[in-house]
Amino acid sequence: MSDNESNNKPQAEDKVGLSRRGFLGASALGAGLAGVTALGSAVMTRDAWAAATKDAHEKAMAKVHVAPGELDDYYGFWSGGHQGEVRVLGIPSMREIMRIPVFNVDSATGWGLTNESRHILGDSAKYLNGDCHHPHLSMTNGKYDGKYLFINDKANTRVARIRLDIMKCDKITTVPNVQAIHGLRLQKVPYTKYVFGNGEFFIPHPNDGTSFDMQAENCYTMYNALDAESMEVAWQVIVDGNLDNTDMDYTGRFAASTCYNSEKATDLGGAMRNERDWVVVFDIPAIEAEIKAGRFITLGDSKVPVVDGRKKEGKDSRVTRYIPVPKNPHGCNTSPDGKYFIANGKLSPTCSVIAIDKLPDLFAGKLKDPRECIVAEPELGLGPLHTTYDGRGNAYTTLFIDSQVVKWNIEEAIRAYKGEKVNYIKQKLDVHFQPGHNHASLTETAEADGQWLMVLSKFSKDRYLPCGPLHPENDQLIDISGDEMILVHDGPTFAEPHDCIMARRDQIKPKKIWDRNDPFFAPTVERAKKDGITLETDNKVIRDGKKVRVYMTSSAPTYGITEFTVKQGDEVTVTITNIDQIEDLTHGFVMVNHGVCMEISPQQTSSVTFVADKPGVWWYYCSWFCHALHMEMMGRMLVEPA
Ligand code: CUK
Ligand code: CUA
Ligand code: CA
Repeated sequence: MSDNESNNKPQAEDKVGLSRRGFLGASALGAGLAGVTALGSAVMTRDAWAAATKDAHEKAMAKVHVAPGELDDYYGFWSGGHQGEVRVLGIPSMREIMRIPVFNVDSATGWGLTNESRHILGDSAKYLNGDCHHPHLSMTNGKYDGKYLFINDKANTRVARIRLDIMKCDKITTVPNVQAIHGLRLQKVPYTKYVFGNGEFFIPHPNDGTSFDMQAENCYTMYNALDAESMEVAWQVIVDGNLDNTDMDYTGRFAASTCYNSEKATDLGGAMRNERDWVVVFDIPAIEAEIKAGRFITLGDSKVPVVDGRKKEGKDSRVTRYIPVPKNPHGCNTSPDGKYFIANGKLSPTCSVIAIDKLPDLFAGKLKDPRECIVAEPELGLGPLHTTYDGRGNAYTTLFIDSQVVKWNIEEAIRAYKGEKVNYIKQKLDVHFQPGHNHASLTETAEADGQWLMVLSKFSKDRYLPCGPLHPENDQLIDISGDEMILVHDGPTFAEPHDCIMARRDQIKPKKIWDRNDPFFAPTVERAKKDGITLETDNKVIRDGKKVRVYMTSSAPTYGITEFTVKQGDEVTVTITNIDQIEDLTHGFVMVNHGVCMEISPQQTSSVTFVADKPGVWWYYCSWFCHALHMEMMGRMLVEPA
């Protein structure tokens, strides 16, 4: 970079608006050759950039520029919203590294097309859409253990699990007896035994089309617990009102959910009638005790034990307590010190801080009023939706209507609630625009480190080049490591992720090539065994009535079988084992004009089934560029007329 170029940088820009081009010039002057020597080319490392300036805003901006060849510090897992997938981003660069198809059909990997993925999708493979909101990472002793990520599908009432060692979805469960799993969180302590999912909408039981009376006694929704290992629904708890977001504590005893529709209304006006709705608290061991004692029912064909957590004639159940909070609350977030559940007011400018150490007394009947559990109700601004934490006693709440994030101090808000004159609001920062979730690094664990804050803005308006009437969302990265929040990056996302989660990079340990014994393709290995096939070596066509099974290997740049013959109307299953052992050497398989595509990564076995319904010669080819002769990696299927 020449001095001339840096001298030409625009003079009048403010600090945050400093252009990258100008910034490059400015920093290069101060930092000398440090970055150049480090990477052997004209790029400068983040650390060198940050060291080159004393200005806090410039330092923050420099941290985001992960130079070519440098790795990010955090994994970010993004919900793909109603696009139905999960995405992996590097933080702080916000580079999208990978996409993990879950509730969608994916043309590149063949998710939803391959036999392995359809086996995991089960009966729900008939759905081609999903609506993810809440990705959460499994924990042991309140820390991420790198095993699983769980995510909800509001659209088709499912919960999915992603194995973090291979970054693939390996289980999907459709939750019975409820509609629309929305809020989703995990048990933190002692480990993630349960995955909790909120059924958002109440429905009649049985839902057989004979009742449309939504106020009726048999019309309700439920809190659902899935076993994190088996992914079976362990139990369900009937609640009053509806359920929105949920979280769990650090003792393993209490989970809490917000309810915005205590009115059980079916229209907007009705759902805003009450000045207060509530947070419902669940006593998990008490629920397990009810089931053990046989105090449960089952619904329809489902065998899942169902415990009634509703109030009866004003009397509390054994398993729940309802804490009134203002008005149509939304987010529910546990503070990383384990002390508080914070419910976000949405239609009220407040958050309600619930002291978790008062909950045993509430359940024991020692409190006159459940609101005695509330130790602060700070006024923050308009439309509080979600709160996250820096591990230094501060909370960060999104204000949807104000288009801001407000940083506030929890203990000071508690003192103010007691009547002391103290200003608990530390800073309000404009975001762009209308933020929903926010998420600080490691905030859901006991290790919240207060480095980065992600704000997921619902509207991007004019922040990007216009791309037609549909706009991307705008996920904004904010440096919170100092006293001041500093906005450093805009990241467009599709489509409305709702939520994301960040883990330190040392907490996630993915494999580089597949293990031949991986359960992901075990059913396919099982089938091959029955056909007498050794997948790693055999290239064979097996005819079984109208079914034809083609087994082949792939090794760059050839398939083990380059031609095979079937009859019109045959159901053909192609199974390919990639015997290459080289990291990043993925093959694909596309059968032209048959709607068939799949990924076969190193040491993976993949298979796909289709009907050969058109006579003729049909080419197949490798779809992932694997070799200089990748274009030549091809073969032909001859379909003889019936
Ligand atoms: S929800 Cu979308 S902004 Cu589904 Cu967690 Cu709050
Ligand atoms: Cu194999 Cu491209
Ligand atoms: Ca309401």
